[in-house]
Amino acid sequence: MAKPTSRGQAAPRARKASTTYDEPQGNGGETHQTAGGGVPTLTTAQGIPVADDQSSLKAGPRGPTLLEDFHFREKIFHFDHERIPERVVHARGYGAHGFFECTDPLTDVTRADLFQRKGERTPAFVRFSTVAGSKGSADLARDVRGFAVKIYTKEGNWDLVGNNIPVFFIQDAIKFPDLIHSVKPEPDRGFPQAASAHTNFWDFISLTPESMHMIMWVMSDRAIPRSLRFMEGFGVHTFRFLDKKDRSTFVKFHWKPKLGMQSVAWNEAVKINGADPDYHRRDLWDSITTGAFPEWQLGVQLFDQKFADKFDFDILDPTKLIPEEVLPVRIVGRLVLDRVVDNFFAETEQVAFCTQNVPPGIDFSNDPLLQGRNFSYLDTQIKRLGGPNFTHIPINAPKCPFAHFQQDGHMAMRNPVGRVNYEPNSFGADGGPRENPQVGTRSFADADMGPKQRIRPESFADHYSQARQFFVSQTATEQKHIADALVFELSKVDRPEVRARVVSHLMNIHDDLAGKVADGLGIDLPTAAVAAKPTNTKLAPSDALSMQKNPPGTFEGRKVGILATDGADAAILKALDAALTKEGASWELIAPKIAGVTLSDGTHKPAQQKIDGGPSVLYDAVVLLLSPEGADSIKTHGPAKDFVNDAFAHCKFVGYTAPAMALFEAAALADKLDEGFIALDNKRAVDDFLAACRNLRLWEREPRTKAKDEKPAPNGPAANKTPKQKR
Ligand code: HDE
Repeated sequence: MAKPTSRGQAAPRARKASTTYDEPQGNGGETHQTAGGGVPTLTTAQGIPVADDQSSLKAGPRGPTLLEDFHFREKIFHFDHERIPERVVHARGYGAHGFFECTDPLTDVTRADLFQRKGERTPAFVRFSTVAGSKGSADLARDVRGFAVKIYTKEGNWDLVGNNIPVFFIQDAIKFPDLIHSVKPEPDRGFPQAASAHTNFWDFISLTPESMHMIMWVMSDRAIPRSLRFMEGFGVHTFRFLDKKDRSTFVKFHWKPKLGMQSVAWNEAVKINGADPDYHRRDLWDSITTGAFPEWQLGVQLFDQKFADKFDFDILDPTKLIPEEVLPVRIVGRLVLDRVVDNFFAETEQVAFCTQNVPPGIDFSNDPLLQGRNFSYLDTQIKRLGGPNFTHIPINAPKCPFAHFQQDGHMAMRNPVGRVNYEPNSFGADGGPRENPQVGTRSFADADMGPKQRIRPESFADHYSQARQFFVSQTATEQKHIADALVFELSKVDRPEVRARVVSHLMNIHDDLAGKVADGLGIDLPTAAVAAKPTNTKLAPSDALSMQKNPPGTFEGRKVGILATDGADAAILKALDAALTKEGASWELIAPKIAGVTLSDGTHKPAQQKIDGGPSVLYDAVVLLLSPEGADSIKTHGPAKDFVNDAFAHCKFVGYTAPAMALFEAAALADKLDEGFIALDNKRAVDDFLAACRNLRLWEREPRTKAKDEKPAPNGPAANKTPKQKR
């Protein structure tokens, strides 16, 4: 029998000084000696120094563990309680700190303090999320992305809890539990995880025509963003701004990414989920920690009731948007994320967004979805964070002075001081805070009321016109992706009548789309669904709705994967490094072994990825920097062939040195090389490669990557062209 030891193998690692909420109070923390080398002594949560953290207290070396071991019991009890309920929706999320800066004051329309002074910065915290998946699900699910912003204004916290899609599935909050039940794993079998591609979801959708506009967006590439940094955000609902005299202006909020919009291909998303399920959070972490701070502009669409009355739809209907061409977006500020969290749980997990958190000068409209949310978010936080004192958690606490008479409850970290905890009271200056009609928040005196009834107004009845408008605003490539996504999703539906019912709605949207999807499913076109209101086919296409029509014109923030072998051309690598760095792009070296490669000039470069750990799906463009011997040695290697085949299939730009031809031949690509393959035979060619990369993808290649029996893209109004660069 092994001799019992009092210490295990691992010595405790040096840790940073404890965070604020652990900090010793009262005695200055000097009671415990250090454990040597400046490392603090380990203690229990009660502050009692711990001598041995490797073995529990036992009666004899092989005897039972003693109840008396308070350190062991405290440690295990705390561990047992480490989890809090994950969010019912938006469980998978990632947050970061930053600031909002007002660039164009809105004093004319709102008294909201954060919009009053040009150049003033207000601290902010943002949490991005997917909707359907659990906390541990993969980042690249086809899904809406949450874009929740908490701005700690001088007059209280403003939570703009938005999405990366400007409309929603449903019009009334009472349908939200049904929508979410349908998309989450089916209750008997407990799957699929983080996927809308299943029967229950599409069954609900097929019976809910108001969802059709949002379905177009979710089936588009918007639902598989390349990076959280490259997506738009929207407040979705119509809100109100109130000026100093409480006059109302309707407002819709937009976040516009500084580096433009970009998504991945569906086949790529599927592979990224396997290769790096944390792709989005890693990207956000890496960009912030390397100083490439993600940035968005805040834009507003402002309008009044008279303007609203001009539309056929209701501006209170969250399944509708106002095209930017009809009402331009006024840019009023910017949001910059410049600090990662210190601790994921304390900040990202415990942050509690509530749509009802609006400072004076911002108010709600009667959008029935928004009204329902204003109840739901507070309710959910109480359950999730265990009681009413979640505002005592630092990430949720306002950063402005606050004073009220709320007290006690679970985990109260601070109670009002003094004798008086009610008002009115007659204690004068000692009587605590008082209401203040001048600065206090006031609601818009909306007279828009009617008989009490459960009803959907007639003005909410058009379910197809804007769905069609979105579809016809896309490029042919984007339209094809929508059709492909619908075919993919509906092919996972095991009830043929549900598939047919969805297609019957598509027939009210666009004939080409319905035809393509029916063909992809192998079914005859059904009769069109009965429409509450016929589709308006006259709505003008809106270029702002297409991602491909609005290219960033830069490769900034993007990443190149450079697959290199021993003997790779050092001069080309140096030129690539210089050009990419100048552009604000980054690169990673992928090599047969993680130790790296020895370049042609004898220098050694460590690799960031081994070939099978760094597939090309993780990069925006790739380079093959191979020596003749290197190409020869990897050309039979499956992951190396996948690397180039996927780069081709996902329409990426590929830079290569001559020996890479051996790999292209082995991968059966040699006769398919097109203008997206750029030979890097001199340093100038590196500039050509980078110029091509600014187009992000060579979508013209896509038809050549498909199976022979696939029909060409439906004839949309837009040409299937890689858009011209802006600069
Ligand atoms: Fe949410 N939503 N939601 N939602 N939502 C939640 O709040 C809810 C809706 C959105 O990063 C929950 O803290 C109802 C629209 C985001 O922490 C919950 C309805 C939009 C986040 C909730 C909606 C959103 C949430 C779950 C229909 C876009 C993540 C946990 C009336 C404008 C926030 C939580 C974060 C989270 C309810 C519809 C966005 C249950 C009842 C529309 C970004 O309260």
